[in-house]
Amino acid sequence: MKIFYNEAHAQHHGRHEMFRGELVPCFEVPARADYVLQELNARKFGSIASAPEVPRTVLERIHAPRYLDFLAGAWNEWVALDPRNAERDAIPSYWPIRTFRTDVLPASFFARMGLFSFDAGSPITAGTWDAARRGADCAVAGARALLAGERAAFALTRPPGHHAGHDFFGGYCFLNNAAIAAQVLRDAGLQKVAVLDLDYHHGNGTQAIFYERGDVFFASVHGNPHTEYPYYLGYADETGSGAGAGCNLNLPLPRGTGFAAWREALAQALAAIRGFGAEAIVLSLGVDTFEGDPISGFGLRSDDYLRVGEALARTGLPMLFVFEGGYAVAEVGRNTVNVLEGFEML
Ligand code: OKP
Ligand code: ZN
Repeated sequence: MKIFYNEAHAQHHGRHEMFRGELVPCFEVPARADYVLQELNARKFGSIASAPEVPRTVLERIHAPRYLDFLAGAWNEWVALDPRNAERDAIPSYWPIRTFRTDVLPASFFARMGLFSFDAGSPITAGTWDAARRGADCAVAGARALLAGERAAFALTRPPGHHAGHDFFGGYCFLNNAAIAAQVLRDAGLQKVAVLDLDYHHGNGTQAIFYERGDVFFASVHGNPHTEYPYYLGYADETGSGAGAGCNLNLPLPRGTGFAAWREALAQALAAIRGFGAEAIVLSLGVDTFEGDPISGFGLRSDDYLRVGEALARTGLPMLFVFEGGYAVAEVGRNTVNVLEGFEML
């Protein structure tokens, strides 16, 4: 399996996220990707390469130009407001919810930051744009590896991507790597692509991007949004609309779900993807389904991830793994590479 590693990932290193009324240290830390890389090396796994830079037009297939402009310039704008801001992360505190206007792009940096986000948990730091942009490059390189005939590829990058929408960030995500990769596969001529999201949290950004499209199937197994982040999307009755009617499958499971029930949901998602006729799968690989994850609630154990990889391999479809969540930092390498190994060994 070809592995594309984002060497710029550590340039995104948020200090704090707003959590229940206080600023707490970020859960989404550079060490996460370091541990995965270390495990890949320790287990002599695949060839690890860096990805070539893709032109901005590739990002614009998924993201709005004014959103990309905002992200690219956000840190400089933030520091220009007050030189002391260089020591602090930029975090939004105002959002244009129902009844507010979103057609006007405000002059205020704070107003624009809120327009382009949905939570206060996703700090923008000096290197956020570079890290996110180079991460998208890895996802694109992975997609191109599949197009060149590889059975599988892995985009090892952070920050993650599946919560990022057409024109918003949130949930630690800025550019939707999985969606960008799926679009590259479509633009290269694949007729039907599936994105399968196995992160604990519903991939609201990916769902929204493809919700009205019949060419990209989105399936997700995740914590029930009634109680779990991102709360406002991810219910079972969201099945797609317009040309995308029937091309969205949400399988929410209650907090506390263990591997037996979780793997049945995975089997259901894979059956739907097969029924759709997907020619390739982009796999949003979050391992925050692990029993020891500090911000999630499923009960998967490390060995279970080998079985997950085997189930994915049995689809027989080319597979691009894209790294998403997983916050039990010391175990994130073992769990992630177990999925890849289960896949490779079958
Ligand atoms: C990103 B990904 C803990 C509360 C939850 C947002 C979680 C984002 C998860 N501070 N905050 O899907 O792993
Ligand atoms: Zn997650």
